Amino acid sequence: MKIELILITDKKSRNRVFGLRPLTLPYLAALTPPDVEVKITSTNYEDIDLETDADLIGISVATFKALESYALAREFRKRGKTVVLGGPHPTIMPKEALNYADSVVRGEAEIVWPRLIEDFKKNQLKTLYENESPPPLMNLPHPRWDLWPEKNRFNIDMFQVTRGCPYLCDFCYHSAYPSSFRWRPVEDVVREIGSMESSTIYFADDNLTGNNRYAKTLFSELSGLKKKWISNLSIEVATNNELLSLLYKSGCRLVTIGLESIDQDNLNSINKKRIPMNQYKEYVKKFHDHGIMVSGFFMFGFDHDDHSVFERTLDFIERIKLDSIRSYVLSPIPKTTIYERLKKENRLLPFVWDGNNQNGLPRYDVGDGNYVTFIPKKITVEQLQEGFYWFQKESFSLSSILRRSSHSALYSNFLISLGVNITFRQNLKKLKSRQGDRNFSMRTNTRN
Ligand code: B12
Ligand code: SF4
Repeated sequence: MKIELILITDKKSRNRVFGLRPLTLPYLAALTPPDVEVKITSTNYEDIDLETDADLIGISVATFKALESYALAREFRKRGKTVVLGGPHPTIMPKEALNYADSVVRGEAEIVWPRLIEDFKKNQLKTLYENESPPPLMNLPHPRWDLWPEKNRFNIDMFQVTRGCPYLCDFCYHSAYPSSFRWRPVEDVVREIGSMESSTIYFADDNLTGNNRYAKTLFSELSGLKKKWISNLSIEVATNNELLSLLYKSGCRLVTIGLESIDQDNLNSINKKRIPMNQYKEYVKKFHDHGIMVSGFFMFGFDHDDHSVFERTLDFIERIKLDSIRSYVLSPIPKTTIYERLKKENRLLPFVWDGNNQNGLPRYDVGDGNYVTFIPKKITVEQLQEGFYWFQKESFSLSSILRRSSHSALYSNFLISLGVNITFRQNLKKLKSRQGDRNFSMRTNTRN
């Protein structure tokens, strides 16, 4: 039996000298019983072969790629293939996903994926697979990086230590499908990371420091491995000097933090009030004092955002001396708390989410954080779209990038900072190249 696992990603990173190798497919391959042949295809590395000889196709689907993934599933099914969909989007929208697949896996795959394969072999495939309780995270198999198609470039490999998040911010996927915060045994993590070829690791965790006691043990044990690493974590770490020192010693050189908004009212309104916005500057300095760079992630379109938010945020990121930034338009992903609220308030742009466009498919592709998909409160759809574009251009102008990276050089590394900023700048190119699409949001606004 042969299975092909597919992930549709942005193709833009194909020709880069270094690449981030997504974890999902090599990990799913490792969960696949050894008697089954597996091929993995990630579109940031290679094209999809519709004429594959695989018996079963598994596609991992995030919301912003649901449109393309459904279309692909249709093509495979036209060719007689059995298609299974899994990942964040089918997890929150299983009924919808079943319109395009023979079977859907909801949530984590550890227990149900091998079971599904056995059922398929017996010709007894069920339409839906879901764990009764979250799978234990002991002795997880090592991802099959050996299956990755291209090996000749500098790769940053992903690694996951924890699952879930202790918080439930209104816009986040976790509010649509909550799962308890759990972690792998430290011995398992150290053994696996020690065996990885990559010298730099990206932790694919939502919140690596969700439990301080675990984080301390983990960081102490990682120190001996001499790897450098990057991760998402919570800004509260800055209040804990011991944790900060351990972070640096363990090899962490860059943290990405969801700061979301520079207005406390916004943070309060999205269930993120634990974060005191007026301490951001002091907290960022704490990371810098420990030799760690900070990348801040922001969103625009919250209810307290007015037309001045873009300029104020630009000024703010310079003042608090972030090393790099990433910004998105708020994208209310279906089933999240924010989506349900906007739906109740009749503020979702129907053309985007209700599946009534020409192909009969929802415009989920615009949920990638670049496009307005709802009616903001204090500004218009156009002002939000234009303001976001302006912010992207200004915050990724060469002078802004150089200012940020020169500052990073004072306590960390100019080149790493420059590399991260240039990588994040790619999104601006994408936005520019899709300027024609900008009319899209205006059209939807008119319809409303
Ligand atoms: C790393 C990461 C990225 C990376 C790389 C993404 C990639 N292609 O790998 C980058 C930085 C590029 C990224 C970008 C974005 N991301 Co992102 N990202 C992640 C993150 C942190 C880790 C993904 C990962 O590797 N997980 C580890 C693997 C092992 O877990 P997994 O993929 O969930 O797979 C398990 C199950 O889902 C299941 N499964 C998954 N696929 C399949 C398929 C089949 C067939 C089966 C049977 C099972 C199955 O089995 C696995 C084992 O249990 C996740 C959060 C998370 N912790 O998972 C968010 C996450 C996937 N991202 C998310 C979002 C929203 C985005 C953005 C749109 C930005 C934003 N606004 O936050 C952008 C998109 C920009 C763009 N146009 O590309 C959301 C997706 C929500 C959704 N409904 O789709 C997530 C869940 C974060 C969140 N908490 O909201 N992201
Ligand atoms: S802290 Fe981050 S990962 Fe956790 S719920 Fe909030 S946005 Fe999601």
